Amino acid sequence: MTAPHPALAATDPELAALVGAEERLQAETLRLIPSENYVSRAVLEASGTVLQNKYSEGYPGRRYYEGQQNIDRIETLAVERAKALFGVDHANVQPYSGSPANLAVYLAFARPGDTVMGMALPMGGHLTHGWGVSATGTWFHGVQYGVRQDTGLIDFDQVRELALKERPKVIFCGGTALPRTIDFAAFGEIAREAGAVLVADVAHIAGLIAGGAHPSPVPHVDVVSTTTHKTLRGPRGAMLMSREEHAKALDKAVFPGLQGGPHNQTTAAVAVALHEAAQPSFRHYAHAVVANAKALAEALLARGFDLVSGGTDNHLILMDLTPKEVPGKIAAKALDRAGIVVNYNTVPYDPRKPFDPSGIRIGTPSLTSRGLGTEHMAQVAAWIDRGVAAAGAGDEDALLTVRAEVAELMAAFPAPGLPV
Ligand code: DSN
Repeated sequence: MTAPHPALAATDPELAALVGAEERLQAETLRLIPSENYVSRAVLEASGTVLQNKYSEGYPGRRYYEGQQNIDRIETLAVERAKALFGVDHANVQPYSGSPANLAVYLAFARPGDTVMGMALPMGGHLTHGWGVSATGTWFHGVQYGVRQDTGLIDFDQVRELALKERPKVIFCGGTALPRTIDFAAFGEIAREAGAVLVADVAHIAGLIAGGAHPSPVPHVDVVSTTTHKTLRGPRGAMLMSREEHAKALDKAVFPGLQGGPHNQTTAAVAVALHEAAQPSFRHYAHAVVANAKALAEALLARGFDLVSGGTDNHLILMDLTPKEVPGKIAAKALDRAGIVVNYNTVPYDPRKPFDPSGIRIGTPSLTSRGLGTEHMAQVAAWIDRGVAAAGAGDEDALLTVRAEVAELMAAFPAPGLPV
């Protein structure tokens, strides 16, 4: 299977070969990283257009460059589609990715030294939610909440206590390793009481929200921040959404506050992804992602795996491998050799270090995009079980056997966007 990139192959065969190798890797493996997906051919095509050639600093109708007749229409299309899909007054589709989008939120609502609050990274939050090594935890005073050790669920008593004691300017909810439904209403109540701007970072679950498989934060929060490339199945990019009252502050923070010209090829691909996400088939996809994750969680529990919070409500499962006596990193690397791509991850209250933690994080957005259903999840769990056991035993032959079985199943479910 070779990708049809003739110009690339002629100009730079070395690079073309690497792209081809990546296409094969994505086709042959079982990709379980919950923040990844397969975009459609249409999204890929939009990303690779002559829109790449333009500079468009400013916003539609208010640019600092001429020649924006088409770009203005493209960006407006993306904005209008985002507003319609998520039911918001305002959308800014220019942030380059999730971290810049969140930085723009800080720029809009806080000043250096102010207190900000978010979920601690090892509890399932994100670097940009005020964690120490991030600019957001350095330039601001980051206070962090977590989950309860006994349930693995967000500790709302702690959230409220911290918010009222510390009075943060901004509170972030959402994260990167949260397997359960986020109670945006509970966060909204606390933020109002504390007088904070509440931001829902829904990067992981934006597609589930768009497809009706997770409650929307929109009625409860001031700002919605999201990437566009995870469950939403668009290009690598991000959006900020809000009620009209915050529109100016957010726009000003993105440009000229933080960024220069928007990446128009990405804006176009975001528009395509939002169009796809508005179709009935995407609702089916979002619900199938959750059904698959629940079925996979059940199958893993039946095999004795320890899942943080005991299961999942969304697309993501966080596994604590301590009872299996295999560290997360060793398991992740072994599974990779078995053709199952996951990432090692801290679990709440992890006694191990982030670069060598106790857990692995898996999810179902990619396999669902390929058409795998609940009937396949027992097999996926069995492969994970065999892979982790082989990792513990140092059995490379067993990993290669799993890899061959995985590749055989994957061949029957061609991935969207990839050459067949
Ligand atoms: N890197 C993303 C993830 O994997 O969840 C979050 O930014």
